[in-house]
Amino acid sequence: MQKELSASAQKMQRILEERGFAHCTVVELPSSTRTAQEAAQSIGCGVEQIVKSLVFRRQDSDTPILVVASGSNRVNEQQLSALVGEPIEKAKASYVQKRTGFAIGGVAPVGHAEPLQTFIDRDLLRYDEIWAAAGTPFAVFRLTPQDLIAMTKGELITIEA
Ligand code: 5CA
Repeated sequence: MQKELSASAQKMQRILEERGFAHCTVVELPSSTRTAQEAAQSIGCGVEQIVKSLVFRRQDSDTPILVVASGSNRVNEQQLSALVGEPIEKAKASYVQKRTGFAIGGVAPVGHAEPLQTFIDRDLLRYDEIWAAAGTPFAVFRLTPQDLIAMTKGELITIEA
């Protein structure tokens, strides 16, 4: 029997339920899920099956962008910049916290402080099940790539090496 979820994990579970994803269950693990590698180890899945939720900042308009990427992929910032037609940079930790409402290591793909333009790494479609962060560096939930597309309404992209 799992002990009661932390307030942040409970909030994430509620967000999932409100949006029609009640079949996604937030679980809190005894070991860290702060990085994709740690999450894969704690869950016992491949790092490729971890959904990294990475925040970038459009430098001219100061707006956040979310890229949900397979744990083993590195986001090509030049490619992303070309996609959005504006210089971008990796967001600072404080910016991530402010614009998503989540701290780094627990950024979920949904439930942000404001709607985020989202891009989805097509490589995630290779797996039947994937795992995403659920608001804290110890909480995750399992979902399918179809769930991810439906909940983020993101644009599929192929991440170039
Ligand atoms: N909980 C896991 C996935 S289940 C997780 O959140 N992984 S992650 O990859 O999406 O988040 C960690 C990422 O945060 C790192 O890949 C890195 O891009 C970013 N990050 C880590 N430290 C900093 C920092 N100080 N400033 C900005 N970004 C950071």
